[in-house]
Amino acid sequence: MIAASELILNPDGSIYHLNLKPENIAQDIIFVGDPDRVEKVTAYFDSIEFSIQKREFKTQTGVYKGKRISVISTGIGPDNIDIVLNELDALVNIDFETRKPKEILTSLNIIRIGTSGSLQQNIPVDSFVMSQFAIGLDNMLRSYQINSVSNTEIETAFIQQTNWDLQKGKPYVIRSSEILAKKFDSAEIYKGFTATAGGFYGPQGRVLRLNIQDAALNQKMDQFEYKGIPITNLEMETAAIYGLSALLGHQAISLNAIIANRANGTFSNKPYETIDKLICYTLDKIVRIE
Ligand code: R1P
Repeated sequence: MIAASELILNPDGSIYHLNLKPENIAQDIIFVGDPDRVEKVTAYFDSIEFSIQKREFKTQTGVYKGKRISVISTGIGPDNIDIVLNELDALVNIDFETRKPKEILTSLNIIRIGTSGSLQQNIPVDSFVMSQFAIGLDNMLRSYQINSVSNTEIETAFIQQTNWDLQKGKPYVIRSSEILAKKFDSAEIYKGFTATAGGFYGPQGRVLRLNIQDAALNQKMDQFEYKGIPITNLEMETAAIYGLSALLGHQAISLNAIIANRANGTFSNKPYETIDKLICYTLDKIVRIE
């Protein structure tokens, strides 16, 4: 039995941060970072049955072309992903009456529609990247036993090639769901290797007024390659989503609207239009999941 201090339920029976009850969520779930992006997605739905928001976690569940879908904003960063994924998993895989894991587990389909910065000249602003792999530079996942899902060979190559200082923690590499990668693939979308940072400024090599630990890190990340695969883009959630989904038995894929190109210093002049196109791309593919 999981204690009340570990699995925290609100007085109405909903889970602590997300404020959701098991019946409020669909099996297919879209993650967005920004709470305002939730309605940009559900504006395309035929109907909405449920809406709620607590802190940065806004959820709407409805139907799009006959498919029941939930859209949830995660806010920014891997620490938030720890909350969102553990609470979603609890909603489907823990019996709130007995406070025990269920015998028959449910696997969710999780699709992130995010924004991201490209690290490669040839992946321009306003393009889309589907993350086939993700490398977490943030440490959150290292609180769990991850050997069964992490790729130590790529981790070692990254540590060596970038001369990564292990005082910042050990990067972890996780693959996307191969099932969802097939469903969301097309000639329109770049296949990428996404780096997930635990912050926006120093952790992504941005210098405003503070000196950073390794000023050459972004350049070394641009040049990194493993068996010909470079790191394509940088954001703040994908590796954490892939890691926890793999550990908990859920399928996850991350789709990124490239709104900045860090290699040539450009920023999209139509970011909302690009995100909207990625929303339509995602909805078109999500209805094909059985
Ligand atoms: C930073 O501005 C935020 O934008 C990106 C990063 O991953 C981070 O969450 O994604 P979202 O637009 O999905 O939040």
